Amino acid sequence: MGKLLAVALVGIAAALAAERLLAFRNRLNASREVAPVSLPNCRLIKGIEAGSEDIDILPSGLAFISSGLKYPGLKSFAPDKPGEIFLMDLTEDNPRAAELRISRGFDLASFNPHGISTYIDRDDTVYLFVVNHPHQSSTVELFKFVEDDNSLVHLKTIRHDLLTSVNDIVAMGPDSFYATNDHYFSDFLLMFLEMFLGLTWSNVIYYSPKEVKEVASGFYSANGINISPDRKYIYIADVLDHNVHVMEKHANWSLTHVKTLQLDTLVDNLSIDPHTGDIWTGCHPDGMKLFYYDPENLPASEVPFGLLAMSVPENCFVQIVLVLRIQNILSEEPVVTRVYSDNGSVLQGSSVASIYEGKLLIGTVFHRALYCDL
Ligand SMILES: *[C@@H]1O[C@H](CO)[C@@H](O)[C@H](O)[C@H]1NC(C)=O
Ligand SMILES: *[C@@H]1O[C@H](CO)[C@@H](O)[C@H](O)[C@H]1NC(C)=O
Ligand SMILES: *[C@@H]1O[C@H](CO)[C@@H](O)[C@H](O)[C@H]1NC(C)=O
Ligand SMILES: CC(=O)N[C@H]1CO[C@H](CO)[C@@H](O)[C@@H]1O
Repeated sequence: MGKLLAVALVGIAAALAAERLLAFRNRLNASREVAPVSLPNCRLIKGIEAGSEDIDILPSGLAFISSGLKYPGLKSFAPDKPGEIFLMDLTEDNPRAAELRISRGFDLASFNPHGISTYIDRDDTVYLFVVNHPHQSSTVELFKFVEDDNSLVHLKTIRHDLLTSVNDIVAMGPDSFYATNDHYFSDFLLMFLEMFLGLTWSNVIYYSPKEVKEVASGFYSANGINISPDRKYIYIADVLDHNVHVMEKHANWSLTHVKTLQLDTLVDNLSIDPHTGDIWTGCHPDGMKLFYYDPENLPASEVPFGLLAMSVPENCFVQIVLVLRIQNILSEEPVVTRVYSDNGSVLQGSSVASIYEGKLLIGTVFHRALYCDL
């Protein structure tokens, strides 16, 4: 009887694991082919080699780019180098990326920047919010941008029990923001289990010095977050659920769900065209490829991903790039266009796409950045 029970339990566990594996592979949308779409005059940005994870462009055409993210399970081309923030002037004919100097008193050695967001105050001061993962933790760093000096002055480090696994932020004021937690757990193994089991424990937090609260929940993995030009709606990308949620923002900062736009790809960071309100996003058409960059060289901490290596075709280690434009998301029939796509030969693993005056800037999780005419 004991043996029967044991066999039955093992059988159930195996069936459950197989079912979860299939579901997980589906969420990662493994093994998809994407037809190439090209744009004129694309060139790689000099100086960016180790990621351009998030991009934020000021109305003046100055673009901030965060680079050098190190994240469990994801490839890094500069594992020993701290992260950096680059600045590019998109009004120049041939813009170059230059690293911004960061003021003393900030621990640069552990700087591991992720999502960024800018806020321009009434007195024209530009604040830069940077999600940071020093020593695998999550903080939000607040900087003041000093243009004359090409530098960032560190103002404060924000930590909070509700900011557990922060991915992206969108600034609401000089010291307030919405932030996505891409997972409930911050420990890597638990985070993996959470994804594998398909738990929807990821959420969105509102932070201000006076009040911190959860304003949305129930995501597989809330990633990119941004705001409509009229500042009425918040857009949230759920990278594992392949969709973008539109939430209405209220005076008390709470959010209510308006609609969900389902896409057939993993959507990541969202950026908004300030003139048209179009949403631009870099996508991972195949999440499996993002994780399996270098199968021969998986660190021990990434062994769980080995579990999923089963039946992943060899060519899956190439990183596809896909940029989508979403027009009229609030209408009955939003228009989704594939604006740029590459099989990984030019650029690998797009995470964000931002536009400025007819130009497209495409960022990647751990690779280079590309600048094209539209
Ligand atoms: C916030 O405002 C919305 C809309 O006015 C309201 O429905 C909601 O109950 C408020 N929430 C709280 C916590 O006060
Ligand atoms: C990828 O995701 C889309 C939408 O969720 C789904 O329709 C499609 O079948 C998935 N493809 C694979 C290969 O799992
Ligand atoms: C990717 O596309 C380029 C040109 O479009 C082609 O030369 C190359 O062979 C392709 N690579 C793969 C792995 O398909
Ligand atoms: C703000 C931000 O950078 N969000 C996401 C961009 O893309 C990468 C790749 O998945 C995510 O890890 C980031 O969280």
